[in-house]
This record gives sequence, structure tokens and C-alpha cells, in this order.
Amino acid sequence: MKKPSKKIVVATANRHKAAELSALLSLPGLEFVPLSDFPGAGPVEEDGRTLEENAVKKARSAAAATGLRALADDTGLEVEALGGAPGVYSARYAGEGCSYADNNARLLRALAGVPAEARRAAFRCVIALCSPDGSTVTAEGRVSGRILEEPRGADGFGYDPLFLPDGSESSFAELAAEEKNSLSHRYAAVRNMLPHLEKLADEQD
Ligand code: ITT
Repeated sequence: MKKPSKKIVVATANRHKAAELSALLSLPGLEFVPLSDFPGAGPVEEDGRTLEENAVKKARSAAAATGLRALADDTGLEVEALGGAPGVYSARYAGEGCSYADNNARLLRALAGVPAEARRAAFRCVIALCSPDGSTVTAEGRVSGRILEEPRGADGFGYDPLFLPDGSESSFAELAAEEKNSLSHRYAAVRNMLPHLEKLADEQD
């Protein structure tokens, strides 16, 4: 008899991320459900000092609130010329409640006059998978590139219009969703998480 699927809550309030993760996460035996299916699961204060701390905090909180396993992603853009900023503060680089456009404008101001070869950057994504009993695994993905002088492209989200991945002529926002999903930091993190997900799919509950 076919085993019932195990549910995993995808713990993000960011609809763009949710869409990317749902395209990346497809595994027999596992059913990925959005956090929006659980209205009682409130927002989490992302006050960790690292991406890993925040990813674990979000996944733990969702697992505790839902009684299901939960997966969360915390992502940061690390710019070499800025000493790794905005990094863990990527969401609120231009201040609390700021828009993606505000963040991109602040980044361009911070890099004003910095030549192309000194605009090296990387997106880093940490994914945490937590059980309601607290057991946790994490996986990381990274993609290197550089920050453009002006935004390019209308797809994607966040810093995508300013990020030119190495080996590509197109910014992340100029790539179709499937193309970004075939080379992104999130893709790499999901790939590194796959052995844990496959093990989970095979385990008896
Ligand atoms: P959740 O915590 O609810 O998942 P969030 O938007 O707060 O959503 P993060 O803290 O991980 O998520 O993201 C930090 C910011 O980094 C995010 O708001 C975007 O501005 C940016 N970001 C994350 N992933 C990105 C991506 O794939 N491309 C471009 N920018 C991204």
C-alpha cells in the first residue's frame, strides 16, 4: 500500500520566496504546504546574528505552531566592498518597513563610484528543517556575482535587478523564473538539503 505523504510546512511570509521554493521542492512521499494554511502561526522576529540562526528560528517557530515539520530559508546579499553588508540585514537595509526599491537605491548609493571589478557580491541562502521535537538540520547555498550600476529586468524580487551572477549576461531579474531557479543560491541550498528530505521521505513515522 502507498505510504501517506508527510507534510512539511514551508515557513516564509515572502510570496516570491514561497513561489521559488514550491517550484524547487518536489519529492515523492513529501507534501509541502504553505504557512498561510495555518493562520495561527504568527510572524517571527528575525533578530539572529547569522542567516543560520534566523532560518532555524523561523523553522522552529513554525514547527511548534503547526505540530508539523517545517522548512525555512534565510537569505542575505553579501557585498565584498561593504564588508559583507547588507548580509543578515538584507530585508531591512534601508530601514524598517522599506521596499525592495528602497534597498536597491541604498545599495547603489553605498557603491557609488566603485568600479565594476570591485563590485563582487554573493547571495547566501541557509535552509533549516525542524521537527516539532526540536531536531534540526541546515543546508547552505551560495552564488557569486557582482552588483550592477543600475537595475536591470522586471522579474524576480528583492536585489535581483542589481545582481549579475557569474557566467551570465543577464541579471537575476532578467532571467525567467525557471532559469533563476536552475542556478540560484536557493536552488543550491535545496539541493544540499535533498539528502535529508529523501531520508525523511523513506523513514517510517
Ligand atoms: P521570510 O523571512 O518570511 O522568509 P523575508 O523577505 O524576510 O521573508 P529574508 O529575511 O530571508 O526573507 O530575506 C532577506 C531579503 O533578502 C529579502 O527581503 C529580499 O530583499 C532579499 N532576498 C532574499 N532572497 C532573494 C533572492 O532570491 N533574490 C533577491 N533578493 C532576495
